Amino acid sequence: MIGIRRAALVFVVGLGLTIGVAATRAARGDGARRQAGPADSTTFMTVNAAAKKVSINLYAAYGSANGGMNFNGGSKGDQTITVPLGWSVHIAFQNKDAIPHSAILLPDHLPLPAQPDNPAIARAYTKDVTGGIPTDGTDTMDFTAAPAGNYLIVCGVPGHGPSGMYIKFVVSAEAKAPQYSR
Ligand SMILES: [Cu+2]
Repeated sequence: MIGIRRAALVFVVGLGLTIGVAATRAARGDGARRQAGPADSTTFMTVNAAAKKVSINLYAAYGSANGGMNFNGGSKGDQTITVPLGWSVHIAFQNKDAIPHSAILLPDHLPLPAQPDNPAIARAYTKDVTGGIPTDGTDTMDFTAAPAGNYLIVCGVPGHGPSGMYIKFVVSAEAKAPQYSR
């Protein structure tokens, strides 16, 4: 008798949690956004906590979101990468599009310049920022996440940033671990 009641209780609590999580996801719109992205965010980030190092795969035109003008499927700031202050950041960029793209870290200020020049953090840009890296081309950037602040990873090819080809990048003095939210 007790066993049955306990099983019933577990079922009811479990059902409640499931409904609660589903309702929260629906409210946040996660369901639609997850379906839109071909892979989960963990695909794009590897963390080495002991070394305080984060490695990020940054794909230009990952799927067709925003007409291909996206990084890892994110555009117009709808993805956010957060890195603790002082951590080492390694970004491996690859262009999956038929047209050239690049990446450069800029302050989180809109409107974006049509053609960016200097990165907000030293070395936080790919080669050929303006001309772009061709189809399947790759480059890496390595920099230290400092100073704390709000930034954007923007495509530096003229017009692409203002067209929405940017995601958010936060250097946080409070964060204990990197996070990739989308
Ligand atoms: Cu671009």
